[in-house]
Amino acid sequence: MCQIAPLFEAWVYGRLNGRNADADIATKHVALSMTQGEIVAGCLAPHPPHLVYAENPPQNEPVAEGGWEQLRWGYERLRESLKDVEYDAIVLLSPHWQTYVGTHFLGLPNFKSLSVDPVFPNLFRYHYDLNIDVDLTSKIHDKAAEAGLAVKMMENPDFRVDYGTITTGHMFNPAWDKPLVVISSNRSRDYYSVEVMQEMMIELGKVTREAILESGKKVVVIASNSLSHRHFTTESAIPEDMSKEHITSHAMHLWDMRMIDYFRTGQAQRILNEMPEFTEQAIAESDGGGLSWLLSTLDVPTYPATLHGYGTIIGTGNAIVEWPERDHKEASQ
Ligand code: 2X7
Ligand code: FE2
Repeated sequence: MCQIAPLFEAWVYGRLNGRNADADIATKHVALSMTQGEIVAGCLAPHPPHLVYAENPPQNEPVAEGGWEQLRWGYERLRESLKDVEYDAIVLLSPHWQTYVGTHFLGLPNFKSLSVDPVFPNLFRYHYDLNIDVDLTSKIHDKAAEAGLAVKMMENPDFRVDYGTITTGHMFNPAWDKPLVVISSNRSRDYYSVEVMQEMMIELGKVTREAILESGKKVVVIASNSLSHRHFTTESAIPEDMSKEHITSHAMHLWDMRMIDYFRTGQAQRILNEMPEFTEQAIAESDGGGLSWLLSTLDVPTYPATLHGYGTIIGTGNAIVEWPERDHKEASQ
């Protein structure tokens, strides 16, 4: 992070020595903007465990003959896009860490264990070892509490991290060399409605953004979810047999393409407006709140996002999308 002390000293010195007000303000502005954190990118980065399975990393026990290349190439393009971008932490919301009383945050510096997908244990048995940015996590947690949201830090060292977090964490950054902030999915949609869920996630997104800007850190924010989410009910004999892979129905395809069109044309507000219909009709994984939260952390962007890839996994629709917030800095102030 930058050295701000000399800039503040220059500002104070200028004031004591009667420099003109404009120069003072300019120096102060530089000092403050250098302390301010930044969201360098927002991403939609889905987590079907099939992607990790198909990559055959050493951490995962099952072995595959490839598969789902369109999406795995999409992740390659996302990683390439961010490879020269500096950032301090990854803030991720996973719909598979489901909490029914409020939003929870992983609250210890390290979690290490075996993560097994309960539906696809044949594909995903992953030995993880991940680090948490507890300082940034606490800042987001405290701001959310101040805003009246129900929140809790997860401080049980034996807690098993969900496969959504692990899959997106791996596909986004296989080196695992950046600390994470991991946010649970409060299932307010299940107790109430998509509308209530979205209202809470928009508030959580706003406080997440404020905490990041105040932290002085550079951060990538990620929603880990599929789009349309209607699964096949049976698995083919060879899971990676791509001759069996397609979208579950034409209706699901149309919803996915509609959302992708909004992503690519900077129409985030329309996504939020249509979230109830999309979530209900496409059985979308936006039910976990990640997409609403993400768009709110980005202040409901009006600039076009980059589609890095789209593909189906056991019938569900998955898009890998990046909002390059760093190129739209005025939106980050
Ligand atoms: O969690 C998932 C998912 N979202 C989509 C497809 C297949 C499996 O797991
Ligand atoms: Fe999922």
